[in-house]
Amino acid sequence: MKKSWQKEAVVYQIYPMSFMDSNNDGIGDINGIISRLDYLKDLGISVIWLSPIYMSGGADNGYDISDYRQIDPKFGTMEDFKNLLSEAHKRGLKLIMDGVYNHSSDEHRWFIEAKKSKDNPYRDYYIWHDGKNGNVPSNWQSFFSGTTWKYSEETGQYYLHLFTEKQPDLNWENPKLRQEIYEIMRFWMDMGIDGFRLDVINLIKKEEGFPNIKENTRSSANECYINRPGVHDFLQEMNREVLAHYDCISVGETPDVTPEIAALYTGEDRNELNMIFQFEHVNLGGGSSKWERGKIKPIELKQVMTKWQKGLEGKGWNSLYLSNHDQPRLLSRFGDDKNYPVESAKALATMLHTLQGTPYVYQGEEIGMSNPYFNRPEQYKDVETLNMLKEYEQKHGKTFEDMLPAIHLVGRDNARTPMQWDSSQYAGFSMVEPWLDVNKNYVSINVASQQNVEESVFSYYKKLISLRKEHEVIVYGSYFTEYLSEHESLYIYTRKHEDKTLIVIINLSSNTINCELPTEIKSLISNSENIICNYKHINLLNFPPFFAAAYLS
Ligand code: ISL
Ligand code: CA
Repeated sequence: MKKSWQKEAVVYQIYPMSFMDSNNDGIGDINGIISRLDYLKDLGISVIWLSPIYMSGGADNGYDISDYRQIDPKFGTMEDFKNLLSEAHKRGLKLIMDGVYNHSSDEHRWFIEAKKSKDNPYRDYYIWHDGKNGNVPSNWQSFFSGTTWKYSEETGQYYLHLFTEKQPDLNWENPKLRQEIYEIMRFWMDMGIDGFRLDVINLIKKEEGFPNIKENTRSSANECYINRPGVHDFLQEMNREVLAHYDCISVGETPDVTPEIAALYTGEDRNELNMIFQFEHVNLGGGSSKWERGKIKPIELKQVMTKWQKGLEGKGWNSLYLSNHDQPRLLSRFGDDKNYPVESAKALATMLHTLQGTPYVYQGEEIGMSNPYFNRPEQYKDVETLNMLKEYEQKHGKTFEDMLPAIHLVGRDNARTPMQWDSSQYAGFSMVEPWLDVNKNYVSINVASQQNVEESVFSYYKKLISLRKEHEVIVYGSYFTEYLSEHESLYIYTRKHEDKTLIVIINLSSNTINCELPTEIKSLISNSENIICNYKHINLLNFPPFFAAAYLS
C-alpha cells in the first residue's frame, strides 16, 4: 500500500455557524475559528474541513451557494479567510473546503440569468424540462420532501432540484459548466487550500430522459441519479483538470454506495478521489425512510464496519466517521448518552481511530457532546426537518409532537448546536443568544473542564490521535481479522503491519459482558502492551459497559 499524508491524517470538521462567534452576533465566524486554532493544534488533528462559508442564499446553511468565489459576510471577509489559511498553515494544520457542485443557489448569478429565457447563455448550466403529459417530468422525490421539479413561470419549463427548490441542480452534461467548476476549484487551490470535501458528488450524473423511479427504493433511485456509470468520467476529468495538479486531499460525500462502488471512486489506479463517505452505518436502524428509524443493535454496527473494512481492503480507502453536521450526535445514536456518556464516547472513539481509514472528528464529539433533545418547535431551524414536518402534517396528519421522537433520534439540528467551550452563558460560544440554542448540558460538558484533565473524553481523543502518529500499524495495518463476529456486542479485531499487531476489544453495549476470549486473542494480548483503555482496571473475562482497549504486540 502506498503511504500518504491523506491516510495518516485525522480530519476535524468545523461547522462554521456553530464553532465560535468572534463579533457577538450569535453566528460563528472565521475570526472565531482563528481564535481556536491553538485548541485544534493541542488536540493533535492535522486537517480542518470547513463546511461552506461562501456567499449563500441561506436556505440550507451554506449548502446553497450564490457565489463560489466570495465569503459570506456573516462569516467575515476574504482577508479573514486568507488569514485563517496562513494561521492554520503556520501551525502545521491543513485546511480543506466544502465543494458543493451538484447544485448552486437559485440566487446564483448563473441561475438568475438561466431562468430568464430559453436562449440565455447560462440556460444549459441547469437542467430544464417541458414536463410529461402536462405534469412534472418524473416522480423523483427531493431529499428534502416533495417533487424534485419546480415550474418556472418565465419560460414555462421545470428545473430539477434534488434538494430544496432553492438549490437547482447544475447540468454536468454541459462542458462549459464543468470548466467553470474546475476553474473555481483551481481558484481555491491556488490560494493555498489543501483539498476538498465534495458534496453529494455521486449525484452529478442524471439518467438521460429522467425515467420514473419504479418503487421508492434506493436501487431504483440508483437507476436514475445515484452512482450512474458516467459519474466516473466526470470525476476522472475533474482529477485530470484539477486534483492531479496539487498535493491535496479529496473526499467525496456519496450516499448509497456499496464497497464495490466505493472501490471505483477511491481505487488508487482509478484517478478519481482519495476517499469517500459511505452511509451504511449511519442509516442503520431499519425503517423505510430516515424518519422511521429505530434503535441500532451493536451487532449491526459491527457488521457494517467489518463489511467496509473487508470490502475496501486493498481496493480503496475508507473515511471513518460516526457523526457530522447531517447526523445526530454519535453518543446519542451509537452510544448511551444517559447512563454511560463518557464510557460510550471513548469506546466509539476507540473504534473510529483504530479501524483502517482516515478518521473524521466532528466538532464537539471530542468532548462528548450529545443531542440536545429540544422540545419546542421554534428551537428547530433545519430545512430538512421543517419540510418533513410540513409533509407529514399534510400527508399523514402528524403533529410536531408526533414527530418529536424521530427528530430527537435523527434530526440534523442535533449536531448543529453551538460548540461548548466553557460553563459561562452561551457556553463561551458567543456573548449573545446564538442562532441555535445551546445544549443545556454545557454547564458540565465543555472544553474548559476537559482540557488537561486526564480522565476526560478530550484527553482520550488526544491520546488516540497521538497514537496514530506513533504507530504505523494504526494507519497502515492490514489483514483485518475479526473474532467472535457473532457476538452481539463485543467487537474484537486485529490489524497487522510488518512485525506489529494491533488488537482491539470494544464492548458496544450498556451491559456488562462475561465472555471467554478466543485463545488466539488471549495469547496475543499476553505478549503485548496495552496502549489505551477507557477503564482503570482490565479484567479480560468481564467487560463493563462500553469497555474499550487496544494492545500492541
Ligand atoms: O442529511 C441527510 C440525511 O438526512 C442526507 O440525506 C443529506 O441530505 C445528504 O447526505 C447530502 O448532504 C449534503 O448535501 C446537502 C446538504 O444539506 C447537507 O448538509 C450536505 O452534507 C445538500 O447540499
Ligand atoms: Ca459572528
